Amino acid sequence: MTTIAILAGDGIGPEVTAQARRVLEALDLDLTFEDALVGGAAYFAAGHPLPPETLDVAKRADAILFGAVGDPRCDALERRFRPEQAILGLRAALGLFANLRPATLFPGLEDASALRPEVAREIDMVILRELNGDVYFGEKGFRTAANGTREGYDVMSYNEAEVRRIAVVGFEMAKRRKNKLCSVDKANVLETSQLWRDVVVELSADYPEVALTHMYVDNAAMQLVRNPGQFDVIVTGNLFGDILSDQASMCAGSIGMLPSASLSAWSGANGLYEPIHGSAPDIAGQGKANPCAAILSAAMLLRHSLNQEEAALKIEAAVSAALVAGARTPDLGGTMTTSEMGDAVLAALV
Ligand code: GGG
Repeated sequence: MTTIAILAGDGIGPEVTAQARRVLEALDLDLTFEDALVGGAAYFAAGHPLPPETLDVAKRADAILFGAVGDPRCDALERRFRPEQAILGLRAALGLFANLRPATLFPGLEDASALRPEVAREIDMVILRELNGDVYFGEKGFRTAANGTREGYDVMSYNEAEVRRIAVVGFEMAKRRKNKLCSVDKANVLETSQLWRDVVVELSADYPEVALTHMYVDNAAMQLVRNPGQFDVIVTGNLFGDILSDQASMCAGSIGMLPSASLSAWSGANGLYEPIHGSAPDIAGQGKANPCAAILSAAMLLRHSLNQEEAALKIEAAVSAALVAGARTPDLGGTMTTSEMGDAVLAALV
């Protein structure tokens, strides 16, 4: 029996995850689902954003379908109780260091893209974001000097093993796509980035067939808008990947369209799958959220953790067909509710 942990979380997380679950159920794959609280929902029910029972459910499952975390009612809480700590805690506890964020323009979404149609049509890339290091996991602190000046700090650090393992995933993915890898850093300013670049260059000797380029993150942000078609696989650090993928999502039509897979190994065992968007508290409970990113995350779950490529392709084709037929939530310029969009994808599932 295959068990999927459903960690729907906060805000629009439960709404979009429910649609992804409907699609998985419709495929008749003999899956069992186990729900657990996470984020603000877990904090209010159990006093912690990642309670031990939730971590147990996540560890036991064959894969995790995650919604989103974040709740403005938690903004004033001590950092360890903030909802976002739940997803960071899961990534650390499960060793999920490789975050695959595919950005593709689905047919018919040119009008939703922030780019000109002829430029938007070129978008077909994977942003590979390192997930266990960088400022997210470095030493953090806040202090007040004797003169009363407040100071906050988050240490950015990477060691060479951390860089090498994500770079290996980047090269392996590039080999399976177009043999093109762009490593994004800020090596003209940051020591971490200089190490990043050195390690990636050393590893490139093992992958002579892959054309490796390097780009500073500021230039990459500009190039993503100017000429996104030049990118195929981008490998980058935690912070840069977080920012660049949100930017890429608007080039591909909406942040509601981008799924992700967080993996602990290239094979993808025990992965976590989530839309790249957050909990969007401003539209929570209104049926306005686009469930496509969550549904496409379910497709990635089938592909990477359950080795069900055919079923994954079915879901992706159904999302495509629904969009071609004109299905649109408000973020894409339409009026469909979250569950109507789910209906449209289900109707297209053959
Ligand atoms: N589904 C994505 C999500 O919940 N994002 C909220 C968040 O706190 N993300 C932190 C991160 O992705 O590093």
